[in-house]
Formats: sequence, structure tokens, C-alpha cells
Amino acid sequence: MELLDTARSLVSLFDIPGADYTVAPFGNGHINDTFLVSAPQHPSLILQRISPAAFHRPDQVMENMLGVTACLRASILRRGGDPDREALHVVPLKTGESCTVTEDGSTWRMTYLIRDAISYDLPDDPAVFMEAGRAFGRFACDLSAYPADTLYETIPHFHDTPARLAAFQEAIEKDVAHRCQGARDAIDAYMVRAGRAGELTDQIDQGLLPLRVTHNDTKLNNVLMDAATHKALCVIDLDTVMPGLVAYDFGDAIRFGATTALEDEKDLSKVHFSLPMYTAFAQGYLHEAAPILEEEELASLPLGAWMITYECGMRFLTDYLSGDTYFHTAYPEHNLVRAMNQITLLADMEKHEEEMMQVILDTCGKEKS
Ligand code: ADP
Ligand code: GN1
Ligand code: MG
Repeated sequence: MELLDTARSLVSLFDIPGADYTVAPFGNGHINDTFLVSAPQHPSLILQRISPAAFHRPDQVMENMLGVTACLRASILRRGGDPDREALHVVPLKTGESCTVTEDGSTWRMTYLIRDAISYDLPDDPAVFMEAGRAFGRFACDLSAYPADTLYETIPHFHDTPARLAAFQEAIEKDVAHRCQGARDAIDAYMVRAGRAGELTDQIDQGLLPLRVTHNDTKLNNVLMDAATHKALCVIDLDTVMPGLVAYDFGDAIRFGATTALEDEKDLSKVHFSLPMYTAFAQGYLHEAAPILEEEELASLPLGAWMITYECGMRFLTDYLSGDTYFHTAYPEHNLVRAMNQITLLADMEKHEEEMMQVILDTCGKEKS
């Protein structure tokens, strides 16, 4: 059965009023299959198939999500916010369960649609990106008391860059899709930087950087903004909330938003690191999160941007060499284009490493004074 037909057949299992819902593909995430479920007079909903390629224990994804959303709702209420607009809310099945498993073994869940909200694939204004920074900074604070060791690792070694490098090297050796030859330049550009892959994980091993509850997938389109005010509303896509480094969350947001082009722009002459966007995000993030962060964590933020750009580009290239089994793609070279785009961004970022650190120091100085 087509995924859309499966989605339609599942709606009546959930504990929602009314009938006659229409179901349509929605959003542009790379991982889950997402559908908008709507009917006149009723709140709209989001129905998702949790990606079986990415998440091998969707039951654990749901358990994390229920714990984390409950904590977020409580924190939002405490600071006088509206938890129905500012946090995801899982809709249970009529049986009371949080998700349903279909015959083919895939897991589906429903959340309420966050109404009157928009998301961006590229910030068109530093103010928008500063808002995203505030949202992820608040997210870190809202979950700062959540016990990280009670969370399941939904994707083991998700931001373990040396492990990602090992997977990349294995994909090159196996060359299952016979694509290595055509991707030689990209492979070389990633391999030449392999010596830096352990710079963050080494600091974890030495006890220099603490593991916190982090989001781990802080793309700009995983923050919804209020359509009227353009203020950040809700952090979504909680599947990878796990113990991690704040450098990962800061870094992934920078990778995706502090650039002059989309992640899959083919014309590499358009791809540049944007220091103004970086500064805007850093200011928003630190305005919220600086009070809870240690000196070493603050100093690790620019390296986080380098590391996650390197790692994500390498993951795209690994998927390309493996025959595109993980990320959604729209055409055969899509993952290679993304990998070339990310290494171009990284090379430009490398020219700005000192300025990136200075922005953190200047912003922290202002936050503390
Ligand atoms: P993926 O892992 O595939 O990125 P997401 O959970 O981020 O999956 O969902 C994909 C897209 O669907 C999001 O980028 C967002 O546009 C939209 N979306 C998901 N959940 C909601 C929600 N509850 N309300 C509004 N939009 C949502
Ligand atoms: C995926 O799920 P989505 O589309 O928000 C991926 C991220 C990558 C990103 C690259 C679970 O994010 O790690 O950085 O694509 N999520 C997962 O665009 O692998
Ligand atoms: Mg997403």
C-alpha cells in the first residue's frame, strides 16, 4: 500500500473527534514521512511514520518524546507561556497507546499541528535567525533539570564524529553503489580533514565537556515561528533528543543557517559562511543559555559548528556511496550535491574561526555585564 493510503487508513485509530479527515503529504524533513490531517471545524493534526531506516527502536523514541514534552510543558507553564503553542503534544490512540505499528513493522504517531506557524529553510533576516537561537537556548534551559541518563539513545553514536568517519571509510571500501570513482574530489576533501574528527569526543573522554539533554537536530526548519509576529514559538522534531553536547546544537544550527545558500544548492559559488547570521544566532542562543553554560562549553561552540558541518557533509557522502538508503533524496546526485555544498561551507568557515570565537567572547561579555 502507498504510504499516503496507509496514513489515511490509520487516522480513525487516534483519539480525535469527528470524521471525514483529509490527509496530505506535509513539510520537507529528510527523515520521517509526514502528513497533515485536517477536517473542517476540528484542530488539524500531524501524522508521521517514524523513519525505520533512522530509528530502530521507535518505542524508545516515543518514550523519550513523552517524557521530554511533559517536562517542556511544565517549564513553559512556569514561565507563563502557552504550552499548547510552544510544545509538541502527542495525540494518543483510542486504546491510550502513544503510537501504532502497521503490518510492515513501521511505527506511526500523531501530534497536534502548531497553528499559524511558519518555518524557514534559510533565514532571510538576522532577526529570524536570532529568534531561532533564542528558541534553542530556551530549549536547553527548559530541559536543564531533566535527567539525561533516563533518555534512550535513539540513534547510538549519532554525533560521534570518529564513528561517522569510520562508517564513511567503510562505505568507501565497500563501494556498493559503484559511486566512489565519480565522487573522488568530495571523498578527498573530507579525508584531508579526518585528523580533526576527534576534537570534541576527546574533550568528552577527558571530562572537559558535560553531556546535557540536547536536541541534536537543530535545523532552522525544526523551529516553528509565529506567522504573525515572527517570534520563535516551538522547537519540533524531538526524535533525537538525547544526552549530547551544547556544541552539537549550536553547531548544527550554524551549519544550516549561517550560510548564504540552501544545504543542497548546486552552484557552489553561491555557498559562503555568513558571519552576520552566525552572530545573530549566537546572540539569541547565549541570551537564553549563557547563564547555564560552563566556560569550556562556551569555548566549544565554534568548534561545534566546524564539527557538525564536517560530520553532516560526511554523512551525506556516506549515504551517497551507500546507495541513498537514509536521507530522502529528490534525484540521484542529491546527496553528493549536499556533501559538496557542506565542504564548501566548511572551507569558508575555516577562514573565520578566530572571528567566530571572538563573537562568543564579546556576546558573553555583554550578557554578563
Ligand atoms: P523530519 O525528521 O523528517 O524532519 P519533522 O518531525 O521535523 O520530521 O517533521 C517534518 C516537518 O513537518 C517539519 O519540518 C514541520 O514543517 C512539519 N511539522 C512536524 N510536526 C509539526 C507540528 N506538530 N506542527 C506543525 N508542523 C509540524
Ligand atoms: C535530518 O530530520 P531532519 O530532516 O530535521 C537529520 C539531521 C541532518 C539533517 C540534514 C535524524 O534532519 O541529522 O543534520 O537531516 N536527522 C536525522 O539536513 O538523521
Ligand atoms: Mg525535521
